[in-house]
Amino acid sequence: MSKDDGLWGTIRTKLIDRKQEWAKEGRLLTGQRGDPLRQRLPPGQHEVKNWPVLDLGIQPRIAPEEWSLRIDGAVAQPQLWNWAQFQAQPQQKFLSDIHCVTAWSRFDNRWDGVSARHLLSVVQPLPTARHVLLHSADGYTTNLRLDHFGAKDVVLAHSWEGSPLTREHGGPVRLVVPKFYFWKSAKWLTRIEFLTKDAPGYWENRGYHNEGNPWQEDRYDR
Ligand SMILES: Nc1nc2c(c(=O)[nH]1)N[C@H]1C(S)=C(S)[C@@H](COP(=O)(O)O)O[C@H]1N2
Ligand SMILES: [Mo]
Repeated sequence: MSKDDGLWGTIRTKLIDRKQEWAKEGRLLTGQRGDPLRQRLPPGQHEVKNWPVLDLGIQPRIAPEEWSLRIDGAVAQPQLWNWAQFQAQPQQKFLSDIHCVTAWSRFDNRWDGVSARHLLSVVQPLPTARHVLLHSADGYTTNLRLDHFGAKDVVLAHSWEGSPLTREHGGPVRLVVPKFYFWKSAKWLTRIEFLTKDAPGYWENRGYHNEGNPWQEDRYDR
């Protein structure tokens, strides 16, 4: 990620610096544990009705016809899906809550897309595969354990509330990983790399937790 010159570059750098400061200070930590069976909001979170936009400030403009997804690494059947091939995969509907580490949560988001489970059945991870690294068109990366990626609520989403995902929310395709803080849900997804060893991504390399379970307040690496 290169730092731009100019005002927007300065603003972006400040936002990123502030999130790194939060990690150092342990901002927002309540020290409580939440129980998803008894409460809707994880500890330290509040509900919002809007949908805030958060990213590194680069919002790639990708037309569906230009988009492709590479799925490679420790898999028996690597794939390179263009838009038509992605749309030809079985489509499913999902309903889930969003929990962002900056403390907002948004309930009942309806997604359409291809399930991670279906993708796994196509690419067939090798027995040695344990992790995935998600790569995005803005240079962002984030990592997940293979079993977390394969949870039944994980979706490669192209639509939200019945309409195509907008550019600022990661269209044409983003990942949605409901059981973890939203930084694991990579926008503008372009590559899923299967790995035998873990490889931390953008925020995981900048003081954020490796797994990010909101019910355990796994905000920071500390
Ligand atoms: N490609 C990419 N994906 C990303 C990010 C990013 O900067 N680039 N930011 C993450 C963070 S920190 C959050 S909170 C969510 C925000 O998604 P939203 O803008 O749709 O709310 O996207 C995540 N996925
Ligand atoms: Mo975030």
